[in-house]
Amino acid sequence: PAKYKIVMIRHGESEWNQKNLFCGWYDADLSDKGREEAVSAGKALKAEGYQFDVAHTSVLKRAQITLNSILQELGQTDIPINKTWRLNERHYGGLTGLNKAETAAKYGEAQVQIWRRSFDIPPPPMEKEHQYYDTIVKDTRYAGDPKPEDFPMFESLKLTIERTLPYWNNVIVPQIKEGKKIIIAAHGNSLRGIVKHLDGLSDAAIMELNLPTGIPFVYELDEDMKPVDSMVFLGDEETVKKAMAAVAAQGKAK
Ligand code: DG2
Repeated sequence: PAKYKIVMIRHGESEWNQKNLFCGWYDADLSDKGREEAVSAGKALKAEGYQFDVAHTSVLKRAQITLNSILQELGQTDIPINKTWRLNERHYGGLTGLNKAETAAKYGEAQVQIWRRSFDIPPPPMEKEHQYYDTIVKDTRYAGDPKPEDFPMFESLKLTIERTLPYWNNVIVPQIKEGKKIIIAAHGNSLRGIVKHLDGLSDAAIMELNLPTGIPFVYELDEDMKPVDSMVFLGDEETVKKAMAAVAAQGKAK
């Protein structure tokens, strides 16, 4: 039987999602549509009677703003909010800032699909000369954490999971077991990592999963943290399906 419930959400559409750019650790803002998605998500959670004790998010503002809007709608801006780079989007390396459709036109859709969705093939590294290298590496929010020698220059989904799961296991799971009601506002790929872990998805199966922006989803877990109910979206099925297909299609050449 289900003992625990946890809510997760990928942030609302960012300005870089809207422009179809690989974003990763670049700190893009939400688009107007993304802000609306975040408010709608908060209203949907409120309508279902959700209240939270603790929130977890990344250090990136697209996730934080989404979370804040939700808490605002719930009248819960006073709960503790934990921010960690371990919930950041996967680091898109040298692809950061490139247009996904243009990259598909240049390198082929198959290559872009590998870069976006393969489990363990990473994107090319972000070199020192990269336009956004300094912006990301010298950002003071990372001062010492991750340590300079561990600071990623690229991440596959596998590498993303390796730095997200310790946070899930050591910080979030103990809170769930204490009975805390938790919401996680994070990113397409950091959440795909948690989903893969919870549902025990194979490396091949996770390739097929595209998370829509701004639609909360719920997991019900038994006392051993095994899902009794997986990824139940608070949105109608057709809308969710279309949003997932739209994310998948971002890697098509125009
Ligand atoms: C997107 C995901 O991350 O991109 O980094 O471009 O969730 O932070 O908007 P998010 C990015 P895809 O892996 O879906 O291409």
